[in-house]
Amino acid sequence: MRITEIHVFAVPLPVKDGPYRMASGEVWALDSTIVKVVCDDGLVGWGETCPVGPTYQPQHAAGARAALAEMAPGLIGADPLQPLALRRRMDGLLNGHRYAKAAIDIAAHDLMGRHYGARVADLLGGAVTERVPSYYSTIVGDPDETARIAKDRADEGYPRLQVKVGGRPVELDVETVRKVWERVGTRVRLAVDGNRGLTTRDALRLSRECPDIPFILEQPCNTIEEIAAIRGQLHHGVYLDESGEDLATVLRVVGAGLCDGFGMKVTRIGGLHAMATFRDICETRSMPHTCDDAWGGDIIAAACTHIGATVQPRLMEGAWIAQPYIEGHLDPENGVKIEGGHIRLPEGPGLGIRPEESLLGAPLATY
Ligand code: 0XW
Ligand code: MG
Repeated sequence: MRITEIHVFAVPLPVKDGPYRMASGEVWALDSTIVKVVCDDGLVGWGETCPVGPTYQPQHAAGARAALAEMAPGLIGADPLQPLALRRRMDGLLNGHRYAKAAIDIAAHDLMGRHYGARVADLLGGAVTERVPSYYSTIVGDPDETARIAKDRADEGYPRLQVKVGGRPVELDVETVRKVWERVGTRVRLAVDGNRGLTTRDALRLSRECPDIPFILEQPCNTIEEIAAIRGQLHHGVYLDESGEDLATVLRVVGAGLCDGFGMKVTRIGGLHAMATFRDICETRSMPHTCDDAWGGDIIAAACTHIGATVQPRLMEGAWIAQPYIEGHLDPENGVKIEGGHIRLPEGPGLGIRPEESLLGAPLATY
């Protein structure tokens, strides 16, 4: 099976009831890049990559498209049924830019599934559940309002909540975390995500002022070095998110004992093939982790759900998808959604979803 055409689309995703606000900035609309990969036997696979704005990570929408333009001509003729060879071929065409390579990797997994008549989750090792746990992420906001939202989401059935902090006086963050805890208690697991925005001083203060609240602290500070410097003084477990840039970094921090788990993004690590390796490294060292992406529509949501379905339940921290913040679906029939805090695993074959092409507009580029 050979790739004969690659089409690249840009799809605007306005944030429903926006903005989505994190310590690293706020976003009102995202710019998703979708790839349609066509093969010589007529099969089509879909991939997507959608950075949550240009400041969350060193990734941005125009960067993804430039990287795809650099690689795509050299991918014509490649075999999508060989994901390892495909990754090596992409690495031979462009250094880095894993988030753009991820779109091709996701499309290749979709194609594999369609070719073999299998779900992507089963290609990735096998689903352990048909109902993948998700988690809800609040935005940096008013403490009482955040606590109200947290309670509503817990009532809805979310097994985990992520409370965003950072980018403002730490007293407000402490108040927010305390109020959320008062409303939800142990009904849900709690993560407090600083999105790189806290100083070590404020991360220490947040942890010291909430020693009785069992949350994990996600990416409190900007660098691994800052987090390593205060880790021994924290009362809470620490997960890395933005700093978990690639598999080499994951190996380094797990080996050195610098974190207790991860928030992981499918596109940041390089796609589903790399994500499965990440999952296995985590399982080897009993590290809990999420299976998310920073943003994206139905294609990314399906990819996160398929890999999320394969994670050992005791280590699964949830698949976050952007669906609650997006109006409608690109696949109106099988669009991926959260119900009762969980996501039904799409039935397949492949990703089990297929965007309605008339909703994508004309391709930006065809190779
Ligand atoms: C909650 N998320 C998965 C969505 C936003 O992109 C931020 C991200 C995170 O955990 O940092
Ligand atoms: Mg995070």
